[in-house]
Amino acid sequence: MENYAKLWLNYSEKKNNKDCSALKQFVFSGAFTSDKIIENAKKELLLGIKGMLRIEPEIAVEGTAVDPSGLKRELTSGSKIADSEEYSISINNESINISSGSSTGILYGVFNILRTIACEKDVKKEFESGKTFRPSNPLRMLNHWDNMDGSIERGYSGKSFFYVNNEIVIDERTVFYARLIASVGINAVVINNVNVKQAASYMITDRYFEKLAELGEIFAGYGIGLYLSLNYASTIEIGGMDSADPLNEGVKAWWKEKMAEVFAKIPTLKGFLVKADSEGRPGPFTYGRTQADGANMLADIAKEYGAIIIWRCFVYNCRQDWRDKKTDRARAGYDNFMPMDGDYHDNVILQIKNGPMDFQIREPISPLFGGLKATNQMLEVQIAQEYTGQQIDVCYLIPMFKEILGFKTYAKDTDDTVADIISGKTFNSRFSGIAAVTNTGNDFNWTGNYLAGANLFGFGRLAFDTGLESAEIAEEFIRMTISSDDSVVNTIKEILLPSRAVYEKYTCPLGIGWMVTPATHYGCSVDGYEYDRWGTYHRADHLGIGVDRTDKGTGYALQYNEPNASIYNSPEKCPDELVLFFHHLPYTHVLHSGKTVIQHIYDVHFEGYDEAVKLAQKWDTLKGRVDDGIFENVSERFKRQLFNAKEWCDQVNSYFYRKSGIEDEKGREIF
Ligand code: GCW
Repeated sequence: MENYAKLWLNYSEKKNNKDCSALKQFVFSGAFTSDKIIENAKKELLLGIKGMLRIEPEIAVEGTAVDPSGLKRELTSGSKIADSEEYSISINNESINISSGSSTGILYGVFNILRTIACEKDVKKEFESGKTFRPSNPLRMLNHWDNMDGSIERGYSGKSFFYVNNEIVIDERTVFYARLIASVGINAVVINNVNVKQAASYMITDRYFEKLAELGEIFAGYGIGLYLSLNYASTIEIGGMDSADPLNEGVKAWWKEKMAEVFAKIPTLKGFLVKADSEGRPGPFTYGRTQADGANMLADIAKEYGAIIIWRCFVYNCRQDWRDKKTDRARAGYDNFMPMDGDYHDNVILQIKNGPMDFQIREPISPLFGGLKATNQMLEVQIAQEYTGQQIDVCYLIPMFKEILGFKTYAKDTDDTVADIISGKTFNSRFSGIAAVTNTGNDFNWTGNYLAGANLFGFGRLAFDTGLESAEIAEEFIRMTISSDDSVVNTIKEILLPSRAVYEKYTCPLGIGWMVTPATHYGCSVDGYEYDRWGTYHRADHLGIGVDRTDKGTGYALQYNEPNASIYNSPEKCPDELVLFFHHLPYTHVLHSGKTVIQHIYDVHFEGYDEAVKLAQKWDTLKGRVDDGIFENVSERFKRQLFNAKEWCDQVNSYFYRKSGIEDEKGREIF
């Protein structure tokens, strides 16, 4: 018995799929070379069909040419990556044909068919007239914040399954993980924390080459590229030099030699992710250089090996003074990265968090999307639920990601959305895509809360096909992972779909954010960050609350393209859900909803708690109708969620009642 759940790859028997006659013969065709990926695709298909339909299919492989993508590390453009991963499924005379220009495309076709069967859809009907699938985003990436001592920064599902005691572990679970994420379309993984310290700094030395090469081969067999987070100050920390100045010739020479060694020893390695000048990490600022200087220096050297440098934009002053009302952390990304738009070399991608602060349950979209016009860009979201319930509270994040992707940036005169920019469409970019800080660990169920698996599944599905709806994705996850009983599926959907809105209600009103327990980021602490150095303030007093980010305040609202800038700059036009992010308003200010700010705060907190109770009650109805282990896991989490929601509700309401002295119109109990 494995020590991990098989989640959506459990391939349990599907009794409802009666007409399986078309599912005995498969043909893989197209311009690919038969390689490890094809071997894995065949294995997967056999395993899945045998498990779900109890028949043994025949598989013919008719590859015709050299695979242009796949395993080889070539500097191909983003659009080429997506083109080569495209695949088609059709049915001719009782045989199912999967065709693609790459073996990875064939593998995706196999997973599509298996998903169709697992969801008990009629395969014949689905593919009768032939269908073609092309990934929306060239790079669909997971970022692990796993440390080599086995801990995970912001991990809520046990320990790392990559590392124990500073050693890399490769076992059955590793291979299963590659299958699991490939099955939802992930094609890139960063396996170590962006805060590269201690042993992790030595990943690019012969201490770890052998294991990394092995790991890279496993991933490559599923079309997944291996990436490492890099310590920007490696020249100092492992090279024994006294500088990491990107323009220093000695520093460049060190990296040249280092990269030659690293790429020779880890042939499947595709590039690096770098967190520099951020939260105490070293970077080019130390030497009076720009972020572009740092990124370009590494990229120019990596280019020779067909590799890319993904450079994070999470650069801000984390030693702020709360008394200073001019410095605004929200402005920092734009202020630090916009001036060099166009200077970043073509194998650099800037990785931008969805909001200007840090993964709160509600933030505006980073104005770098729409600001940057001549730079490769990637969106970073977080499925690790750092600020969104820590996989204790249920919080299905796909509806939030849909909003982010659908945001109109006005990057050109058209309706360009974030999705259009990161797909490469708006600027015809060379590389682009989407990354998620992942929520996995070595817990039996991978994600702590069984329902948090929906975020891992959903992130991959959405990254591959931005057009999918949140409800469709939830339904697939439930059917494949938990149950195909219609009433169970509907009940769980009714829990997942509103869960983000519920969490937002009992935690963060009107976009204010940050009223969390410092450091751990779980639980309510209204003033926890108010007098701290992190630039995260609500500025509440007895008259009002919110941060003035308008032209009269920090000016952040003006970083957006029009008409967004004018909308956010005006308290009348700004959408309610973000109004306290952009404005400092009196408690008596009347919102678009017709409520005052203070009444809104009271109402949503009471509602949020009540709705959380209802979600838990819905889950209770599933006793005996889902696997006992799953039932108990989620029930136990719901108990903790309700405790948390009650604390949030009572603390936030009492805090603002005491500050404002304004009674709740409905006379409910406030302390
Ligand atoms: O949200 C903050 C986290 C840090 C994290 C940092 C980042 C990896 O609290 O734990 O560090 O963001 O994104 O770099």
